[in-house]
Amino acid sequence: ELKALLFDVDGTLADTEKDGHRPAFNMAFEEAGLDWHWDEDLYGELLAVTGGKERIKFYLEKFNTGFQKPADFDDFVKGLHASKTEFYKQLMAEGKIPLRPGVERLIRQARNEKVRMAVVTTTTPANVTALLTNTLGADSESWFEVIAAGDIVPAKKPAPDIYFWAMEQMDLQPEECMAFEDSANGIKSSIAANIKTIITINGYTKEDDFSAAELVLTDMGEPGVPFTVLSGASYD
Ligand code: XBP
Ligand code: MG
Repeated sequence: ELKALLFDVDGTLADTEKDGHRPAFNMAFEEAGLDWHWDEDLYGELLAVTGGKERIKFYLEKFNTGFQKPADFDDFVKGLHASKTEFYKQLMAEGKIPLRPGVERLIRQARNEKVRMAVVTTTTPANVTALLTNTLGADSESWFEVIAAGDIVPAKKPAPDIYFWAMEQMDLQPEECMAFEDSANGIKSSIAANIKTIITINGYTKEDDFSAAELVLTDMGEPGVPFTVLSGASYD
């Protein structure tokens, strides 16, 4: 029996990567006096690694090996990332990143029908608060029983740990849940936790392998915004 919907955030609830996270990283780099700039193509490659701090380290390992790391490298990355979070919160407060089609309808319907909900993401908790409060309203975070986010578990997606953590908090079994994801790293994580997964693709993830999904959709649709079923069972 389905009891709970578990939502990824970035790319699933909203298209936060291209015009949210990416510019926020660039603003933090500029503020720190670094000449790093992540354009859309490079950012697509950097999305291979989830988590902002992890992504900065991956960038230096793969794309900017000439950078002289300071002695307190971990603190340096933490500081840069904290600044990125502040810029991200500002961008969210400007209200420029809407929820994806169908997301608000689904969440409100689930809430009305007392279907339990949780957020399961690798992003920083403050970013989840910023997105939800600026889209669904000030109290909307409380609609979710658990906000599983950020550094709660050390092994981020594609590891299943964050899903295991959320299910343990909610005393749920995998077969009682449905996960909503948008990316290869996301579905690897949910499927490794044995949770059926519905995918809504986006620009960065449309070529990803979603063969393990229950259903792959362009988005969740609204009246006037038709969606397309790309693969999976035909649901009415
Ligand atoms: C989301 C991410 C995050 C954000 C950045 O993955 O990869 O790392 O890009 O967030 P998913 P922070 O949608 O699979 O959860 O900078 O706050 O870490
Ligand atoms: Mg995602």
